[in-house]
Amino acid sequence: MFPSVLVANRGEIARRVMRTARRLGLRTIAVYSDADRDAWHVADADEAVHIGGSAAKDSYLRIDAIIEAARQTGAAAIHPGYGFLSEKAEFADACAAAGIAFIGPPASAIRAMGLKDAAKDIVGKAGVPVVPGYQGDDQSTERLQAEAGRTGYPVLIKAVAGGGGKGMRRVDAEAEFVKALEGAKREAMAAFGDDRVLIEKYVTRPRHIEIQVFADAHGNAVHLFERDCSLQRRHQKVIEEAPAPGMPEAMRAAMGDAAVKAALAIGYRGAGTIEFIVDSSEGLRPDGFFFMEMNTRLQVEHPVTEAITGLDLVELQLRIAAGEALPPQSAITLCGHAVEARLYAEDPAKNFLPSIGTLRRLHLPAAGDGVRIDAGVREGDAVTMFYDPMIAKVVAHGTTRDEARQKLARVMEEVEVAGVRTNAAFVAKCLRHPGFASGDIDTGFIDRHMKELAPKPGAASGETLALAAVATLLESAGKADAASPWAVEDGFRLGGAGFDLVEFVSGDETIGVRVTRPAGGWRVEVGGAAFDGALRLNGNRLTGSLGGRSVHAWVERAGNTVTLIRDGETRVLALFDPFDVDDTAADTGSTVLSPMPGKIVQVLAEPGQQVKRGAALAVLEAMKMEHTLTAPADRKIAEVPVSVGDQVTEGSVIIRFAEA
Ligand code: MV4
Repeated sequence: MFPSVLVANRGEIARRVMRTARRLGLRTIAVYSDADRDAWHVADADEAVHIGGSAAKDSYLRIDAIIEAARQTGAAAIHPGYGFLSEKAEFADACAAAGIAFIGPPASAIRAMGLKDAAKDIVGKAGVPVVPGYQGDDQSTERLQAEAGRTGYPVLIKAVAGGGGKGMRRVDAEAEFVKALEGAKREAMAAFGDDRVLIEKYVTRPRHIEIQVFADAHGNAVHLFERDCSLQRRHQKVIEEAPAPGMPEAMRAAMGDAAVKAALAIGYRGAGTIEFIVDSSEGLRPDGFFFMEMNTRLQVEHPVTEAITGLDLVELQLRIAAGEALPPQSAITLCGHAVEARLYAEDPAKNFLPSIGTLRRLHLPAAGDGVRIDAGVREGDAVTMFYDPMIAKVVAHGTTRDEARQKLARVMEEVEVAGVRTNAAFVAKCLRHPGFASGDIDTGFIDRHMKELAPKPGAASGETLALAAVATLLESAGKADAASPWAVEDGFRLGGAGFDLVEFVSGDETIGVRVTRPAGGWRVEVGGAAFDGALRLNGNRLTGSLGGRSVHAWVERAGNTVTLIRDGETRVLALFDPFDVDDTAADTGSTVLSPMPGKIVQVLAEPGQQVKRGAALAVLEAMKMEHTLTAPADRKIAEVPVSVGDQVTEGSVIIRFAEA
């Protein structure tokens, strides 16, 4: 085995690779960019080398800088993780030239699979089923139309140079063909500078099912069963699982055989994934799968395969690169079911736009009992625009699919994030959807069910307002009563007036929440609805029940903002303050935070400056309006972490004050 490995990546995958390397006794070396100086993967490594600027092209994509870091530290091997340089044949070549082992396939295999139509040719000749259709040099309209007719409608016109759905056109009948062809060619030319197309039989209700393969240097190749990655949004995977729901044993065997054949045909070595498109219109059948492409790297979703096989895929990669032989296919068995969700910093209410900012709160449930969490960031870390906004992968394993599915849904509902928006609640809803529960999935699932899965737009629900009101009262009471700071439950009077009124601001509306305490419980009235419950606050934790539903929420009051996290959903509410006449953001005392997502259009303060209460510090443009952020008190500015033009998220630090 190698004495050391450099991981040419960041975030969760760098940490995950180093975890196995350390277990096997290897010295671990991280590389990092400017933005990642304090990143978790750097802290995890035995050694770390700075390789350049924050943008990936200035650091994680720099072959020269990474090879130099490996030389400097005497790294025996380089693991590329996924993304970045993992599928760049030149990087594999550069490693070989420097005498460093590349933990991946030979450069020739990367090249062969990088050209999509050539890859289809190679594996097709090796006996792997490919989608019926036409790919050829004759690009005349007459020939293409004739081939479409021979293939049989519906067909799909795809750009030869394409990927990710660009230049794709579905054609249902001959009469529409010429117009669709013109559209596809125009789009392909604009996107790739190449308007060649191919014709494929259109696969209805497609499912994305992929086979994990491994090949060693001794001519052995095996498969580790399938993963179903059909739950995608705009070609971005959301939920993955293994095995595929409803997979017949005969089809599994046929797909495994085909994948092994493909790996052997290209002289593969290491970990790879063969992606198939599966026709699920008539259920899963052994003749209903077709090769799409091969990924010549470890994949994001590899943990579901690890969960069902009990194998460590990074360990296999390292052992194969070190010349060891694979176990026989018969030693690889499938046990139970695993489901993975990708927790992203993105905003489902804003078309899943990445949500950047500082993770003011990041609480991920405990791992163990069939739950695995691979996180790349910690509370206090930033999600930046430089890299993929994935926060963590959450994986649940169970005896059955239903057990794994429900366990994962519960864990996603327990995720608590503030500072950035996340897809946690959205993913939990996908997992609890009856269609997903029954295994009725295909690549159109999310689009088809978006209405049920999307967050409800508009103001917070009465229930949320009720919880925020009670939490606010409990928090104030806790502060007022030094003898019993938290968990105020009995003998407690709220001002003694018979009821308390908590007011929230939503747009230009003020919503009153009336709270009483009959018989030691809580009664909350808001917008004509009434909720009864029993609630207590312990630190930031609000527990008990309300309106017959159990409550397990995290709340924080900062100035006039109340942040409430429940069921994976974060709500930030504004308390009405009659004295608050400006747009001063939530004030935690030491910082001014952005009250909403927007763009910094003016910075009026600088470090070292002494400012008076009410002084304008910065101007934020949000929702087509300008908001002046002002000083909450006479303070000295310590730091201004933003500049003009920066996009900021709700809760981003705009100004940091010096200690008072
Ligand atoms: C298809 C298809 C149906 N029939 N090909 C989308 C991206 C590209 N790499 C291939 N894609 C598709 N090719 C035929 N002949 C449907 C898709 C497709 C898809 C495939 C895999 C995963 C998600 C998808 C989402 C929409 C469409």
